[in-house]
Amino acid sequence: MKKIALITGATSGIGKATAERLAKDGFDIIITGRRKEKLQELESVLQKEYKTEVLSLEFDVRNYAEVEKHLGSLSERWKNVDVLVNNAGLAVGLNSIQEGVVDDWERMIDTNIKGLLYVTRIISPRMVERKSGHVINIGSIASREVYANGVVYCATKHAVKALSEGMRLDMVKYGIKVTLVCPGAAETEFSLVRFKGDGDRADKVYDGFVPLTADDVADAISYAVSAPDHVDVQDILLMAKAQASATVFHKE
Ligand code: NDP
Ligand code: 8X3
Repeated sequence: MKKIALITGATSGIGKATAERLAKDGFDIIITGRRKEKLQELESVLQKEYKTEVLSLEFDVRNYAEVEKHLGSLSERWKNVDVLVNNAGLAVGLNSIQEGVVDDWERMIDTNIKGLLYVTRIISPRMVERKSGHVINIGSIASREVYANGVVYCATKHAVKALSEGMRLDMVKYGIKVTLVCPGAAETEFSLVRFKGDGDRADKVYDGFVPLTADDVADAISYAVSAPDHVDVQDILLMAKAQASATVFHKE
């Protein structure tokens, strides 16, 4: 039987590209997200293009009861997840701390930190039991640097880095690998979500340089997943050639 990869937030961007890439690499795939039609579209692509067996699960990672309902009772066929990609996440707004929107903060903290924890809490015990598994957490350049007006998003991604290091400490004795993947600017729905549907503002983020694509990030994930059994690629930082730091871009 093929190995199983579970990818959260697979309805667009990095998660979708990763589902396709890991299907191509020979995994059967569990995809999750809130948008049912997008899950159905991807399910059909994975089945047709890669002959992959797919399980689509529609739920909100912020709701522990929903996470437990969908992931806590996976059937015999799907319960042995070999690779968990904790990708679901978002930034909402760009505001100074003194003008911060509390609801935006809650969405980021609940999704990027608590959602990742909820999913990991349900999936990791079976990895520990089997003494085998690989957890990939999607951090960001914002896991390493803090930029003005994005401090809460940066704090959530710093937390993802800390959680990745902690998971590794807790699970190394069970042979479980943990990889933190930190992309710089990648053109996905990320900025559209951050700017609450303002497409012009979102497009401007990627003006004047060639950003990463979701496929570039999926390639890095595939590299970590396909390393030999004795190798744990612990940490990957990948940026567009034109991006030197969180805030320094060479724009033409
Ligand atoms: P997208 O907006 O394209 O994708 C985000 C995915 O997360 C969607 O599939 C969305 O699905 C899912 N998601 C968001 N909130 C929830 C929720 N509450 N419950 C379940 N699923 C949710 O953005 P990206 O692909 O760019 O983002 C993926 C990850 O990469 C995020 O963690 C982001 O922080 C990180 N990242 C992105 C960078 C970039 O520049 N694009 C750079 C560095 C890191 P749905 O809406 O259907 O629920
Ligand atoms: C997303 C990229 O630069 O907005 O994590 O933090 S950035």
